[in-house]
Order: sequence, then C-alpha cells, then structure tokens
Amino acid sequence: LKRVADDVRAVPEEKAPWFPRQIKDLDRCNLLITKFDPDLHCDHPGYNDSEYRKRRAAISELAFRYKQGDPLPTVEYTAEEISTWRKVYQQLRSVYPSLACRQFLDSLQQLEDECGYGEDRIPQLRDVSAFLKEKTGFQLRPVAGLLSARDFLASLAFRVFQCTQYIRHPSSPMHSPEPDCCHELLGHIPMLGDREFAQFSQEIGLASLGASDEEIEKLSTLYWFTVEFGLCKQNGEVKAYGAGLLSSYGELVFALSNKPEYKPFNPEETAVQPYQDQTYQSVYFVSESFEDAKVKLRKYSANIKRPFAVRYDSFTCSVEVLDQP
Ligand code: NLE
Ligand code: FE2
Repeated sequence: LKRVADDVRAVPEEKAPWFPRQIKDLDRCNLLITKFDPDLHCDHPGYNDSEYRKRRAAISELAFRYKQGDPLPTVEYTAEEISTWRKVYQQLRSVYPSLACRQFLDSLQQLEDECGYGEDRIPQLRDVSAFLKEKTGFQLRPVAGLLSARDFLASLAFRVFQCTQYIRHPSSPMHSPEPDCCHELLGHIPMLGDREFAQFSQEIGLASLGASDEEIEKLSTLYWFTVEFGLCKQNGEVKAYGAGLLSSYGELVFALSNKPEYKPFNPEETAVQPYQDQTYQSVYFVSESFEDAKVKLRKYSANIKRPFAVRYDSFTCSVEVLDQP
C-alpha cells in the first residue's frame, strides 16, 4: 500500500463522496434528518407541548454550537425529566437480567459502579465520555437529533459516537421512534464499553468512508438490524444486544415474546431487508452468538468495494487514504 499525498489531486478517492480525514472534520458531519422533529410533525408526542419544544430547542442549540475538542456541554435536567428517566430506568433494569446479553449486563454494572448510573440522575455526556475513553477509546459528541447515515457512520471511524442529550416526551416513556438520551445512555453506551464491540463499530465506520450511496444504504440497514435491533443466542436462549431494544421497555419485551418473526442473521440478506422506524419492528435477525454477528459484520464491511483503502492513525486521530494495491 502506498500513501497518497494530500496534494496529489488525481487520486481515486476524488470521485468518491467527501469524507472526514481528521477528527475535527466531524464538525461538518452534522446533516440532520428532520423526520421526527417535534416542531414539524403533528404525530410527535411533543407537538402540542410548547414547553417541551422550547426545551428541545435549547438543548439542540448546545449541539449546534459544539466544535470538536470543546468540553461536552452539561444539561441541568428538570425534576420532570428526571422522573421520566427514573421510569425508563426502573422498568428496563428489572428485565435486563433475563433479556439482555451478557456483554451489556457486564458493562452496565461497571457504569453503575464507576460512572454514577442509576435511577436518580441522568448521567452527563461529559462523565460518560470520560468513562468510555478509558475503557475503549470511544468519545461522545452532542448531536441535535437523528443524523444522516453517512455522517453518523463516518464519526464511528474516529471512535466518536454522536449522542442526543434531550429526553423523550413524558407521555411515552416506554418507546420513542427517535433517539434520545435514554436510548443513547441505556442502549448504546453499555455496548460501546465492550472492547470488541467498540472495535467493530469503528470498522463499520471506516468501511463507510467515501462509500457509494447504495453501499451506505446497505450498511445502515445492517446497522439497523444489528447494532439497533439485533438479537443473539447465549446459552441456548435468545437475548437482546440492539440499542433500540435495550432502551425501549415496550419493544424489548415484544421482541423477546413469541409474537415477532425471527430470521437467521446473514449480512447479504439482512442488508436488503426493508424496514420502518415509526413503531416496533415486525422482523428481527438472530445470530448464533454475539461473536457470530461480529465476525459476519466485519467480513461484510471489509468487502465493500472502493477504489482506495483507508487506515486509521490513532496517534493523530486521522484517516490515511491509500491506493488500492
Ligand atoms: N425505540 C427506541 C427507544 O424507545 O428508546 C429508540 C430507537 C432509536 C433508533
Ligand atoms: Fe441508536
């Protein structure tokens, strides 16, 4: 592999979509998908609640102003917000031991012991980011809502996880169609505290850089059915490892009941499965083990075709672009 000098412009990645090369380029990876905006969508539970919308706007502002390297903003949560968190935490915590995978349970225990996780307060991104940095090298940055798949995946290449900081509307604690701090803190963070999960999350991110729109579409569908809604077998039982399940009491219980359809996880097939994001999934993919999902995903992302290769330099937190041999 030969390094492509930055000043040589006739390189193959020129034809590829723009992608971040340095961690500070993530300031440009901020394209929001507005389909769940409480200001715009009349079926959002916060649409008729002007207080809620004002609060969302104030917290979004923190994310809009954020630049890579700034200290993470802290939010002083209100009593009502903490009460929503408490309901979510209590309900979920009571079913995790029987429904969540072992990696999740181990990591959540550490967050409770070392990072102040519990039902009485909403953890601050700043503390959680410092915790993750030590465990797996991941760090957080605030985001105002649902990001485009391309921008979201690109940040993973730098071991950066873009995290919402507002909380779901108090009228629907058990399920939210959009990400919120319950989803990030309870669904994603424990998994990102697992070293191998962190490693393969970064590999998915690296595979996405400069990929075609079709490849991004497939990769984000795979991400959806694994990192968000994945199930795996452990000791002969089906357990959840997907963040969208682990942050929604309603869907977690539904997914592990006998109601939905299960299909065996197989990246080629899973990558083209249609899905919706308004309510519970009607099909879930089950892998033979957590390791099996990881191995297959890694293989899939390593095979995505691009006219160049990328390598992550962890000393400079930057991506090198290399000519394909
Ligand atoms: N349905 C999840 C929850 O209620 O926490 C959020 C999913 C975001 C993709
Ligand atoms: Fe998510």
